[in-house]
Parts: sequence; C-alpha cells; structure tokens
Amino acid sequence: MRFLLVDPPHKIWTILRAWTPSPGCLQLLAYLEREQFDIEYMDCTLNENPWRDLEEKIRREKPEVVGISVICTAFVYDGMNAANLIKAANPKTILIMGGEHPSFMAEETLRDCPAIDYICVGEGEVTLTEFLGAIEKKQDLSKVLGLAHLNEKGDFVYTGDRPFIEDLDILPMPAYHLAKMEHPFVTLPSEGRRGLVVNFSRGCLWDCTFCSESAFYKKTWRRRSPKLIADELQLLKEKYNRDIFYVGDNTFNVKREQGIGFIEEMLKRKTKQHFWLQSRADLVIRDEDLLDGFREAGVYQFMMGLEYHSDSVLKDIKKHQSVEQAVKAMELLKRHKLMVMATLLIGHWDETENDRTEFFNFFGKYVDHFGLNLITPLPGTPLFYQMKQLGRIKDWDYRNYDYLHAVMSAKEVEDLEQLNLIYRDIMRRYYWRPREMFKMFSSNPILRHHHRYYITKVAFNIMMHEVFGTPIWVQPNYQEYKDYLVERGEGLPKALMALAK
Ligand code: B12
Ligand code: SF4
Repeated sequence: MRFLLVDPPHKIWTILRAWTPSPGCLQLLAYLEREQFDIEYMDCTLNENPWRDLEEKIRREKPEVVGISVICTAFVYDGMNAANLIKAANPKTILIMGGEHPSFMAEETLRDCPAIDYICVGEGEVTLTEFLGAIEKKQDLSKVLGLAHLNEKGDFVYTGDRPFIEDLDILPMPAYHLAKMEHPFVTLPSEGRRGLVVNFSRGCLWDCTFCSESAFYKKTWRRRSPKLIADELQLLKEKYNRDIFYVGDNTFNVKREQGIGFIEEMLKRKTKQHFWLQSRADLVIRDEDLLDGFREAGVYQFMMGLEYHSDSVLKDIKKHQSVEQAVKAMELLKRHKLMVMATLLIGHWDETENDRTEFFNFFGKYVDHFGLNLITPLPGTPLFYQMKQLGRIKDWDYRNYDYLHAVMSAKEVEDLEQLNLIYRDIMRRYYWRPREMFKMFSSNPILRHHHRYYITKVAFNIMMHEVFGTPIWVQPNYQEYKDYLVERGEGLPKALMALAK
C-alpha cells in the first residue's frame, strides 16, 4: 500500500522569503519509513506547476492513501483545495489531513471539505502509523486514537486523544533524504550561506492566550537531547551543506540543561554553524551566565516574544513577563554580542494612537530586528474563544490568519483595513530610519546582510505596494487554485470550481 504525504501548494514565508521543508513532515516520514511503510513525499511549494503536478501525480500513480499537512491556519484552504483536487483525480484515494489547525477545528474542517476522510488530531507519528496499519490489514479504525471523521449519518466522530510521545529521542532523524535539499530555493536569506528551519522540541510550559503551540501541546514541553540535536546538525553540515538555521523551537531553553548541553555539544563538534534561537526574556535573564557560551557555540540571535511595552497588556495576554524583564533581557543580549529580535503584537482592543507611538519609541530603541505582528485569534487558542464570544472577530477568511492581516477590530479602530495601514505604516517608519539604514553597513556580517536583504527587498516591496499598488511579493511558482482551475479550461468539473476557496 502506498502512502503519499503532501505539503500542499501554499505561500512560503513571504515576509522573509524563506523556503524550507516542513520539519513536521520530515519527522512523520522518518517514522513511517522506520515502520517500513511504502512512502513518498511531495512538497508542492517547490513544484514549477504545483497544482498540475499534484493532479498528474495522483492520476498517474494512484497512491491508496494521501496525507495532507496543514501547519498554519493560513494554509487550511490550500489543504482543502488539494483534498478536492486529489479526490477528483482519484475518488478512491483515502485522504487524511493533519496539523495544528485541522486538529483544533476538526469538525469544521471535515464539514467544510467532504473530500477529507479523516483528520489526525494532535501529534501524528503514532496515529498515522496505526491508521495506515489498520487500513492495510482492514482493521477497525475506531481503535486508533486521535482520529476524527464524519460517519455515514454525517455525525462527527472522534476516537479520543492520543497521548503525546513521552520521549522525543525515540524519534528517528528527520527524513532529509526525502526532501529536495539540493533545490536552490530551499534556504534562508543569510549572507550567502545555505540555511534551513529545524525543530528540536515540542510545546512550551507557558500559556499565553494567543499561542497555538501551547494549546496544541497542552502546556507541555519535550525536547530532543543535545547529542541528537548535534548529530542532526552535523549531518546537515556534512551531507547537505547547511550552515545557518532558524531553530523553530518555541522556547529553546525551557530547561537550563538544554542550553548547557547544546553549547557543550556544538563546541565539541566545531561545525561552525550559526543559529537563531527563540526564547523568553525571563529565561535569557536566568541563563545570563550561558550567553557567551551560546555565542561561541554559534548562536547569533535570540528571538523573544516581547509583545508589548505595557505590563497591563502583558498581563492581559498572560505573558507572565514584565516590561522590566524585557529591557533587561535585551540589554544582556547586547552586552554579550547577541542580536535581539523581538516578536511584537499590536492591535490590542484598548490600544490608542498614543500607545502605538510609545510602543514604537520603546522597541525602536533596542531591537536589531523588529518582528511586528497584528494580534491574531488563531483557532484553538484561548484568545480565539474569548474574541469569538465578544464578537470582535470581523474576518473569518482563514487565509488572513497569518499575523500580517488584521482580523479583529480594536475599540478605536473598527475598520480592519485601517489597522492594516497602521501596521504597514509602523513597519515603514521603523525600517526607513537612518538607524536601520546604518545597519546595512554594520561590522556584524549577519546583521549587515540581513538588513540589506530586508530593506532592499522586503521593506522596498511594501513601500512600492503602498505608493504604487504593486503586488506584495510571493514566490514565483505560487498559483492560486482558482487560477489553476481556470487554466485547465473546459474540462473543468463545475463542482470542483465551486469548491475552490
Ligand atoms: C517550519 C515552520 C514554518 C515554515 C513552513 C514550511 C512548510 N513547508 O510548511 C515556514 C518558515 C515557511 C513558515 C512560515 C510561516 N509560519 Co510557521 N512555523 C514553522 C515552525 C517553526 C515549525 C513547524 C514544525 O515543523 N513543527 C514541529 C512539528 C513536529 O509539528 P507539526 O508541524 O505541528 O507536525 C505534527 C502534527 O501537527 C502532525 N501533522 C502535521 N502534518 C500532518 C499531516 C498528516 C497527514 C498527519 C497524519 C499528521 C500531521 O504530525 C506532526 C508530527 O507530530 C512552527 C513553530 C513550531 N515550533 O511548531 C511555525 C508555525 C507553524 N508557523 C506559524 C506561522 C504563523 C507562520 C507564518 C504565517 C508567519 C508569517 N507571519 O509569515 C508563515 C506562513 C507564510 C505565509 N503564508 O506567508 C505558526 C502557525 C500558527 C497557526 N496555527 O496558524 C507556528 C505554529 C508558529 C507560531 N507559534 O506562531 N513556518
Ligand atoms: S512563551 Fe511563547 S511559546 Fe510559550 S506559550 Fe507564550 S507565546 Fe507560546
């Protein structure tokens, strides 16, 4: 029995123009491969004609089961469109979808897209293994935990929560050999070095109201041990020539030992790789004595969710962190010659124009890299249920749930387009300051390169969009599903066209 795992055609990380195979997909594939399933991977984001190639592959090869991965809410319609296309190309295909968004919104997703037969709720490795095994042996699927579907009567059925894998060290190395690692697009913008996004832990112990990761992993945290992390990085260096990484772990050093182990391993291996890690301000302060070690081990930047410049907002979103801690952490990182990236949230309900000016002045002073976001009620998060109940969600088009578009109104700014303009205006004001321009000539090569890239490509693109209405950048091979259906012309089944989101 053949299983094809599909990363559907979707926009890549438009803000940084970064292409990377999904770490979750590579982990799933490695697990299935070890269980000796006949598997294949199709990362449609890399195909020249993503929809056409997917359709032709299904018609030609007819895999019995196809899995579709949807890791961002913003990609869910792409996943549904892929499901419709696959089902139309081969109605016998058994389709299973997984990822954060379909897990949280399983019933809604199944009802919105009848082409999807099953949803894997939660972590995928064991559920998918049992699911494929049961299909192969024609066994009862009701015994497979973590599966949702609609029965013949149309009722929603869920087999119950699958416990998390206790020890992530039991997982095999992600299946890089099944990804197109040599494809020239697969990299991060990074000073001529080849980069990748990697992931070594799952979850987080905090419970910020807007955070889907904490909700998905139910406020738990597990990690790969530093030795296995270093093995993976060494393989990426030696076999795939990767030198620079965005480490996607939400909070890398939840436990101090994780940081210590990572530093020790990377110093021992001497791979000369570079890392952008994510953490919290309080943990950076706690691990002050490790900061030089992190730098020597190759870390060049810490990204922290600092969110806002006022304690009352931080309290409201349950950040469990103070503005004072944010300042201290930023100062410490600078002192230890580590770059500071802050992810920030604007668009809070009570926010005023004055707050935004203070916000801009506050973060504008400290950060090397400004990760501005619009607060977004991601389905599954406490914020989502809270905002839904208060009736503040004004845009239900999930494509816009990417932190770059306003989907909730604020007390003083009801019009979402106005909030979008405010967002873009802050971005523009930030990046066109002389201080940011000077960074294009910084003695720090990563900062210099990053700012050159960001200002000449991203900020310039946003400015041109604002002034002349030129389109916002998207990868050249991206195609809207509707456009593909139109391109296919007369043979187009009407039902399929109607389903295109
Ligand atoms: C890698 C990554 C990316 C890659 C995606 C590459 C790709 N080809 O898909 C890149 C860098 C392109 C990216 C971009 C974005 N990302 Co991103 N990204 C991540 C990151 C760091 C890792 C994901 C991962 O692999 N996790 C580890 C694995 C183990 O978990 P998983 O993916 O959930 O997979 C497990 C299960 O979900 C399940 N599963 C998943 N798929 C399937 C499929 C089947 C068939 C089955 C059975 C099971 C299954 O099994 C897996 C293994 O257990 C996460 C943060 C994180 N730590 O997770 C954010 C994250 C997914 N990204 C996020 C966001 C918001 C974005 C952006 C919208 C950011 C932005 N503002 O630009 C953009 C989207 C770009 C756009 N539209 O323009 C959010 C999504 C939140 C949400 N619910 O929508 C996350 C959670 C980060 C966060 N907390 O904010 N991202
Ligand atoms: S600290 Fe970060 S990862 Fe943890 S719950 Fe808050 S936002 Fe999510």
